[in-house]
Amino acid sequence: MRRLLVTGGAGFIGSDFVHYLMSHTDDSVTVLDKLTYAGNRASLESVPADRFRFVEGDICDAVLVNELFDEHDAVVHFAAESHNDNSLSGPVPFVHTNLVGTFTLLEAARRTGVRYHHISTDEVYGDLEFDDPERFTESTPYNPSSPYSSTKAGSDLLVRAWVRSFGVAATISNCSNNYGPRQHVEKFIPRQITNVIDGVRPRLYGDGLNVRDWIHADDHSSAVLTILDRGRIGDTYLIGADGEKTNRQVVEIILAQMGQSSDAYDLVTDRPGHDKRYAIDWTKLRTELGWEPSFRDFESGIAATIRWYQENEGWWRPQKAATEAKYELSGQ
Ligand code: NAD
Ligand code: TDX
Repeated sequence: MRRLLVTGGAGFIGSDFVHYLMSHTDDSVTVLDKLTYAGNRASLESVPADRFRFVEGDICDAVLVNELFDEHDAVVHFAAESHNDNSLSGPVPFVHTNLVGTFTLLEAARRTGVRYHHISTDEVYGDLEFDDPERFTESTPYNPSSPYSSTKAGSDLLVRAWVRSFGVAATISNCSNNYGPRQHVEKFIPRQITNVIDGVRPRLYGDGLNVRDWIHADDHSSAVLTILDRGRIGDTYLIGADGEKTNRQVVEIILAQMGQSSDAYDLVTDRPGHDKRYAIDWTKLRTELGWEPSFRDFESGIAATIRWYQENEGWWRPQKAATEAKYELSGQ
């Protein structure tokens, strides 16, 4: 039985990964999570207790991190400050958690030789023009736009350097935009679903024509497990599922599925530096590791996500008012 340490396991994708591990492996799992505003202990409520331990703590705490590395066979690092809008209004925790936190984990990996998988984002590559026939690949140059994506890019570069200079046994994955249950209401899809539940019109930044490449969080989790099990040490893998949509298309799907007219949204102040388009070429993951996504139908994935928010109001309601108050300040 492998002993896995999962950082950020009380967040959206980290908790999805823990649930995925419980149903697809016999690994035992420890979550290390600081329980910031984005962490929610309730996301791990149904995890079987006999294979699971929760440690509340900071990935920048070198003493704690070193103790935990000594007790585990592999580490999957999800913990991050993850929201672009927050990184524009307050970048300090992004530098701290995304850079210093990753550095702290890498130093522990160097000391112990523990296998390390680093979770990152396609945003490190910057953005694409709407009509660019190319998509991001593992060799696209880094060109991040926001404080969030630049700190994620910096963390990826630390991993690459620790592999090359110190022989740390690491892999990296860069994934496209995730959707699914248990995502914080600050993010685009849950914000709009919970707005409609509250009788509030969805809000699209700018002209609503920016493009994101959507993947279900369960597909992200299955890809990460594939890379952890069979990825080549030192390599980077892009994770995507051919899910390009304009933000307007996404909102129209949500509105239609929730019984509203498809134009019942408002255009609001754009995000400064707003990346135009992301698109992932995941050929390497398919051809080298044989991975395929399972969620091929975005509309049914969204329908299930809407149902989850309708049925789990107790999970998201405590964050909703404060999140909307923050958006109100920036006219969004
Ligand atoms: P999230 O904001 O939902 O969760 C982040 C978790 O990390 C929270 O539980 C939080 O409490 C914890 N955390 C934050 N700072 C910490 C610290 N200093 N020490 C310990 N724990 C800390 O984020 P998410 O959307 O689940 O993203 C997880 C990872 O996936 C991030 O690394 C992100 O960059 C990456 N990613 C996200 C997406 C996406 O669409 N959400 C896409 C690609 C990659
Ligand atoms: O109310 C909104 N209206 C709107 O039009 C919000 C919250 C967002 N948007 C737009 C901005 C983006 O074009 O929707 C798109 C998606 O926005 P976010 O959910 O904030 O995601 P994004 O900025 O694309 O980043 C996400 O994907 C990559 C995650 O938050 C990152 O952690 C991940 O790395």
